[in-house]
Amino acid sequence: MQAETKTVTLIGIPLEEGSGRGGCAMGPAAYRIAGIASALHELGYAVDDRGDLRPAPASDLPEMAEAKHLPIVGAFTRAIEAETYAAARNGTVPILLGGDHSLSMGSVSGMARHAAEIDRPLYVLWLDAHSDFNAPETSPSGNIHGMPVAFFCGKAEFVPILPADRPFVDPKHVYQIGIRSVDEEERRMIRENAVNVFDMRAVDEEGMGSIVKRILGDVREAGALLHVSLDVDFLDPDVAPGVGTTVPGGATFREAHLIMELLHDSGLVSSLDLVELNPFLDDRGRSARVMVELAASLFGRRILDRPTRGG
Ligand code: 4U7
Ligand code: MN
Ligand code: MN
Ligand code: MN
Repeated sequence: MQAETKTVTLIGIPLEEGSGRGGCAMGPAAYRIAGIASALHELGYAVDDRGDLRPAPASDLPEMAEAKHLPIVGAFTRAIEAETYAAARNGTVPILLGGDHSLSMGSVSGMARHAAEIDRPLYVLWLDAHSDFNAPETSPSGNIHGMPVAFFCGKAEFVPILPADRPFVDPKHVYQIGIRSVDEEERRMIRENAVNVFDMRAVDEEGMGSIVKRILGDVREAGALLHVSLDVDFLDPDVAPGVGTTVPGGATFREAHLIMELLHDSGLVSSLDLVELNPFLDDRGRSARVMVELAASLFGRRILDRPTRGG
């Protein structure tokens, strides 16, 4: 008997208004050109590409200086929440092709709704140079891509975007790796809310493998779903220059692959965001190809067979 084929759902998110500059809206096209669908297909998955979401700006959401382009970002949040929830509920693995990081307000909220329905906690692995825990009142820039974690944890006050009774993610269930740029108010917020932050110093001192295995142990013990959100700027700019917010001293190619391989072995990943790719700033498609390779590792491409699963 043949094992049931697992389906991944690709959802393109041509959203850049959360980032304060142009370019991320070309991300979904770049991932498709870099071969995301065929890479996953070759690994044995059925690939359901839903194309790109293109909601109109929401007329009930105001323009705000502290949260720029809220009508369009909020409209995307609603559409992404619904699509992600539906894809997960149908038993598939949603992969969000961004688009700037404000898209995670929708994807994580959709996964939180699904997790609550099946009575499991949702844990989030946030791979990023930044904590993205600003609220409109703390943000130095007003750019919403710096706010998604606070939003899905229920700690950022916007006018209502999603229903008031939506499930929040517990900030103690958020694990961040790669962090090396945090604003002052944001630092206070992540400390107060007890977000689990492994900054680059922790990576240097402890090693990526040990950190990730520890996190996966927590997720397994909790019986949780795991959403992974990968910001291009998690990687060192030498590895992936195609992003608007480069910060030196990021993860190496091998560190990033190790995470993906360990995630695959764990069998715990329920959903994935690939965010912040800016093809306009990229070097001949290099960053897009690296992100597709990392996604392939997360879905099982490997160098050599390893004997154990999750050991
Ligand atoms: B990204 C910043 F002030 N913290 O809020 C802000 F440094 O999705 C940057 O991680 C946010 O790339 C970066 O604007 C958002 C800034
Ligand atoms: Mn980010
Ligand atoms: Mn970032
Ligand atoms: Mn960025």
